[in-house]
Amino acid sequence: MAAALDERARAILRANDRGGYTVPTGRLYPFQWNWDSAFAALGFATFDRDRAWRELETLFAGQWDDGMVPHIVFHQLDPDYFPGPDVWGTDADPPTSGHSQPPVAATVVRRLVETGGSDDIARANRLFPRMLAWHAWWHRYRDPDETGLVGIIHPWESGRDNCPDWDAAMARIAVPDTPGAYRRRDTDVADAETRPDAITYDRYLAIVAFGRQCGWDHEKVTRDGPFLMADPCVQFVLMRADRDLMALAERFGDDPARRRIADWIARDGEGAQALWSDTAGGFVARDLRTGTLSPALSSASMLAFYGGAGTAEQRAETLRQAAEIVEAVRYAFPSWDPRHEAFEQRRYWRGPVWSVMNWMIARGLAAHGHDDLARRVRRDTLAMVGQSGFFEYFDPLTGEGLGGPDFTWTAAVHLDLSRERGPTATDRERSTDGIDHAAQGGKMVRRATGDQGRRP
Ligand code: 9WN
Repeated sequence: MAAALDERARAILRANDRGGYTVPTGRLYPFQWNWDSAFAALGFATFDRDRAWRELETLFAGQWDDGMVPHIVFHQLDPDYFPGPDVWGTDADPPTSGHSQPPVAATVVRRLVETGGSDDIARANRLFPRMLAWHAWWHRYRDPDETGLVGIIHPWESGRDNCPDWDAAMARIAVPDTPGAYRRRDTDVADAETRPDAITYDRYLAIVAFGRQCGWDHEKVTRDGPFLMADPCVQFVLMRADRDLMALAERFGDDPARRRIADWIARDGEGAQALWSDTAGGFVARDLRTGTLSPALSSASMLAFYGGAGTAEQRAETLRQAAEIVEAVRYAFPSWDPRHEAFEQRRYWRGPVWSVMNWMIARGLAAHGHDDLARRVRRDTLAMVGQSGFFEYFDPLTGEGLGGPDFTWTAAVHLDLSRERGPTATDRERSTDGIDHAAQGGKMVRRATGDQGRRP
């Protein structure tokens, strides 16, 4: 059974391969998506390392001159997806969307290097300046005042598009009097009941229109655009990835890069504090225009461990909340708190479980010694696939597969987790994630990241 599922997962990656890049799923998403590709590389790495690297290299082929790695690269046109390159109007070659997505790539690259050989090191070395430029882009353009907290200018930039986190800020976005003068394609392919509603789509497009009209000048989009929020997913993914990039800089002996990354790391943790909510008992999204914090926890809140954020008390409180949340569902980890009124078990990012979020959550928990919860999250991720197949996301109460079928990142995460199944998995993770880097007085020191006093 397990071997057959692994084989099916490999077949999905091969079938979604369009020659150097994979599409997330055949019809619903016919292009290369940013964080999907980083996870695809993780999956390919379990059976075809050259293909894993090509996935990352084709993604970075879409990098902009300012360093941004866009959220979609339109390698070839396909009428099945809306909005396509003409709506984005970015003038990029190859055509791309106009904003980014959570920067997972450096974390995957570090993993490939630490589990690989000389070819992996050489290819990581070649990609390193591009990754550095992308991280620099996040810190410069999404945190222009150097607060240590990066913003996102569109819910799509978070990768958690339809999460209740964005509701209040989205509600303030004005849409034209005659909205809907376009035809969505997602609801042709996926059940409309599980996808964002019409007014939400109008607002997504209003933000895209602002970007297009200012020529995707990201200084302007961040300062004056219709939407600017800080997302615990992007913040914690970047914090993790900054540390992974630092590990690579150290390996390559790149001192100027080390100094730049050390500055970012020194600010990241401070910045994250602005996301802490005593009311919710965890790190939540924050509207950077109004200062308002989100009303409840999401799966992104649980990435505090992965990002190495928070004090021991804050992490302990997050863990208490996590225990209650997983009690309330059959499958961890729901994208929105089931105790909150906005929870919807089947609708896009408003309740369902995503394998990629679980991969990161479990990794962070294991790195901090929370093995039981990490194991539960991993086990549930494998179990949902075993029950329903490789769907885009899953109902946390029933395990039903939702969204697109034969999904690349679900297959990729499955391969990585099923390879790690076994008693030594958490130990292996600790050896990579348990050492953290902190800038102290400008000097890099190595320190353990586990909950204080719990680990040697
Ligand atoms: C918009 C591809 C992407 C993921 C996102 C997910 C969804 C797109 C959409 O699909 O977003 O980017 O059209 O809904 O929310 O995380 O990268 O799998």
